[in-house]
Amino acid sequence: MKACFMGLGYIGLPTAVVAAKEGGVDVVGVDINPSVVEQTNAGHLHIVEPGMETMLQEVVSAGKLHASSTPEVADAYFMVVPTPFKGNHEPDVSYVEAATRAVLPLFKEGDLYVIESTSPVGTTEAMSKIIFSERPELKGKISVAYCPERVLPGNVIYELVHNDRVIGGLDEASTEKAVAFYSRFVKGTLHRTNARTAEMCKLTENSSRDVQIAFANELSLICDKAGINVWELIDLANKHPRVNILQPGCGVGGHCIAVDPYFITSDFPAESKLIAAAREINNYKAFWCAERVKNSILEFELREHRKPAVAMMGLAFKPDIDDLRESPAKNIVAKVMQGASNADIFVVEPNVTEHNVFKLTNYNQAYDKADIVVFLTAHTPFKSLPYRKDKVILDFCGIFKR
Ligand code: SAJ
Repeated sequence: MKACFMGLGYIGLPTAVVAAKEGGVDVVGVDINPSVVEQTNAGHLHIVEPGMETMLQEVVSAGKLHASSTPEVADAYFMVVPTPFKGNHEPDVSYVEAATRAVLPLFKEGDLYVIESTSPVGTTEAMSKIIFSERPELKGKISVAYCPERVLPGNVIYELVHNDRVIGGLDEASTEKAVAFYSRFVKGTLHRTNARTAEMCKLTENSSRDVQIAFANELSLICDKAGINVWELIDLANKHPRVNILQPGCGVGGHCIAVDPYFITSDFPAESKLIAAAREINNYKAFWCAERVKNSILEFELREHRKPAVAMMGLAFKPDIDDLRESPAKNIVAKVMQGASNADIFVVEPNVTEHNVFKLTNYNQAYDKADIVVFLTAHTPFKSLPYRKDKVILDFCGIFKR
């Protein structure tokens, strides 16, 4: 069995490695970035993922995986490329289409074609139309399916193998063919469905989380006005056996939760009112936090007749990672710094050693020196800092839960 993975990013590369190592598949990984191809062939992991580099080195030196700039003839083809936005939050499937067009001349009878990229509903059907208009002789002779990933960065090796997966073919034979492939390395249950349901399932999972976080963020705004500690409130409400409220924060970031709901709202605007409102609330929460910081700086200046020192604690999009992509914390820091002539700002991110825009300060030093401390990301080391009554503390992510 030979598989060709189109896209060697945060999902494509780990999946290719695990398919080679655990599934015994011969893998070619294809990427348009020559540096990714070069690094992968040298056994160097270009993404951050614990344990993955050793696994990559094993499969490269065993000859089970190599990277290339061009696709090669295989038995199964996987589209694992980004689906970004174009215009006003409209999903852009042009990378999926380009990857599909690149591999379709190589297809032969009996092959499997799978899309893993998060995609709007109907993408698998749309790609199959392209495939069969270019290769009409293959109609009914190749399998076409959609199978989204669900892994959490930082825990990818475990989750790629142990998570359940949803697999939706354009017909039952396609679903079965895809199930047979994934069962080579997935120990979780493989749930069979159709392609449209599988596409919507991925969007639903991340939209569900976005809506739940929006509920927590909305509560935090209400509690701020009502003079109630939102952390205590949520802890108490969660004592109910059927209530499980998530934690408020400074907004929602990353490449998934803050993005995927728009794949639903752009195609079903009239129906997706709750999903759209959740996006607005989570975006508004980041704006609200930035305004809060700016107001605190002004209040301090009026009260103390000097500029405050401000510690901005955390840049990553969630706790204990170094990933700053689509991070509300990073955007809040940038916004506050834009009008920063009335404050000395220390930027803190313990998981990153250097940043090309922000000069980083050690978290202990910044906390010591600051008059105003703004907690943006709930990194574990912040939790061992002592609570200091002499400082203005804006705790947007529940470090002290006060
Ligand atoms: N967040 C909160 N409060 C919470 C939980 C999260 O504000 O109680 C924020 C985080 O700080 C972060 C954002 O939400 O800014 C997203 O973080 P996350 O941990 O919820 O999710 P991601 O983006 O790391 O990964 C998600 C996961 N999906 C779900 O949990 C439904 C993962 O399983 C998916 O594979 C991934 O998206 C993806 O690739 O789609």
